[in-house]
Order: sequence, then C-alpha cells, then structure tokens
Amino acid sequence: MTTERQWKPIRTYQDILFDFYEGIARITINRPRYRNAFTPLTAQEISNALLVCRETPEIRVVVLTGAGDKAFCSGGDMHVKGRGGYVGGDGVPRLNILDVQKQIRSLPKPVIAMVNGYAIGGGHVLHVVCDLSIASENAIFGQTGPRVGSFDAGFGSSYLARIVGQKKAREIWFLCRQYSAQEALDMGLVNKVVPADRLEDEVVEWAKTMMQHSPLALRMIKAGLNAELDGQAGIQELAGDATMLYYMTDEAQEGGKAFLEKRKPEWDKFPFLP
Ligand code: S0N
Repeated sequence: MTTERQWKPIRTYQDILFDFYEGIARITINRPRYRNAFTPLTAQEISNALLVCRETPEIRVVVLTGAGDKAFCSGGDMHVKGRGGYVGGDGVPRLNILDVQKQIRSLPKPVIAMVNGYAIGGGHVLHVVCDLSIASENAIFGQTGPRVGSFDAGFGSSYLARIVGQKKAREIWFLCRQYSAQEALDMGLVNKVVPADRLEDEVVEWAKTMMQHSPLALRMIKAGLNAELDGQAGIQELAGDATMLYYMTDEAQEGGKAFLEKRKPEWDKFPFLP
C-alpha cells in the first residue's frame, strides 16, 4: 500500500494540481475525464508551475504525473484541436506544450515522470523529455500522430530515437502501436516498473536518493547530457552554468571589484591549475 503523505498545495490552478512534500514538487495534470489530455491552458499552467519549481530553492526534485489511475496524459485535447494548433479560451491556436518540453529539459533540477497509466501522443512525449520515468505495471505507452493527424518531429522523435534507437523510434511512430510497461522497460524507455500501489513510494524514494547528492553536480550532469544532443542551445545552457560557477569564484569577483575601485585586477593571486 502507498504511504500516506501530507502533500501541501503550492498554488491553485484550473487544470493542474501543484503540491509539495519534503523537497519534492508534484505537478499533476488534473483532467481525468479526458485521460488527462492537455489544452493550451493546461500547458500554460504546467509552464507556470515549472517556473515556480525553478525559482524555489526548497524544491529539489520535480514529479510530473496525471490524476486518477488510468492515464498519465493522453496528449493534446482533440476537442480543441484547430487549424494551426490547440485553441484556448482566447480563440488563438497554440502548440505551447512545446515550450513545456523545453522547460522540462532545461530545468536545472531532476524531473521524474510518474507514469500511472496511458502515456499517449503528446503525453508520451512529456514522459520522454523527463529525466527519469518510473511507471506502474498498468502503464501503456505509444505515439498516435500518423493515425490521428498530428506528429512531433522534435524531441518527440529525435530524443526518443536517442533513447530507444532509430529503428525502434520509427516503429513507434510509423505503426502507432501501444506498448506495455514491461516492453517500455525492455527498450530502455522507462527506468523502472512497479505495482501501481508502489508507484508513489518508488518515485519518492528515487527523489530522496537524488536529494542526498550534490544539487550542482546533478545540474551540471543534466546540462552536459542535454548539451551533447541540443547543439548551440545545449552549449548555451551548459555555458550559462559554467558562468554561474565562475561568478562564485574570488577570481571573477576581483574583475568587478577592480573596475569599481579604478585599479588593475590582480589576477596573479589566483591559482592557474594545469
Ligand atoms: C488514451 C486512450 C488510449 C485511453 O483509452 P480508454 O481508456 O479506452 O478511454 P477512452 O474511452 O478512449 O477515453 C475516455 C474519454 O477521454 C477522452 N479522451 C481521451 N483522450 C483524449 C484526447 N487526447 N483528447 C480529448 N479527449 C480525449 C475520450 O474521448 C473519452 O471521452 P468520452 O467519454 O466523452 O468518449 C484513448 O482515449 C486514446 O487513444 N486517446 C487519444 C490519444 C491520442 O491520440 N492523443 C494524441 C493527441 N495528439 C497529440 O498529442 C498531438 C501531438 C502534440 O501534442 C504536439 C506535437 C508536436 C507539436 C505540438 C504538439 C501540441 O499538441 O502542442
């Protein structure tokens, strides 16, 4: 049985739940009636919650999941699929889930997908872009794009191929089959499969293990793993982290101090390591 935890709400939204427990922020897509399909509003809310996760030092690990026991996320909400994207309350078509994908990848903290049922279409891509995926035994994975008139040729294809290989990624997209949690595990698409009633316990355990480790080391590893795949954008992020680290040194402080004190910087007092 799952351990009872006192998750505390962080902020109230319409389509998602956002709560906190001992260093872990949990974002739950809360549209079980539609198998947790997302609309532009859902994506906007997840994006906002991810920003809070980035800015809040007490949040060390982020968990993304879906409400109920049937679905993690079934992708874009077909009811609002229009020409040019998914149409929100303002009548404007958007593909703003793509911004969420980028945010998950660039968040300098680990993100775990807690896959509690169907991860389908754009919902499958969401778990793919998370750092780790832990699935319940009843989870089902798959892309549907070519069957329902959509596709994700970005992370949803290229990053998927880096995970499962080119042949398997093409199979997943071209045939639009569904795969069991065990099949997903066998192809390296998820990190672990557990009984449904152990899912949250397992995720919390993984999060707590990571929280015992150096946050900066985790951040740099994530940036490095991304940079290898993301070209200039990935290098830009890794370089930003390097700059942040440099600014923490006395050497970097000396440059600014010398400027303000109208003197030459004394670079010689800093170590020049081989
Ligand atoms: C998930 C499935 C397999 C679950 O089957 P099950 O358990 O038999 O339930 P159903 O009876 O089918 O569903 C229950 C109710 O939920 C509604 N529903 C389910 N999925 C959706 C959905 N995606 N949108 C809207 N409603 C949904 C059902 O209609 C049903 O309602 P009622 O009771 O009224 O009949 C099964 O439901 C399924 O196959 N769902 C569709 C999954 C799918 O095809 N998803 C892909 C959607 N498209 C994308 O994700 C586009 C890709 C994308 O996101 C993207 C890509 C690139 C760039 C941008 C984007 C972007 O969108 O932003």
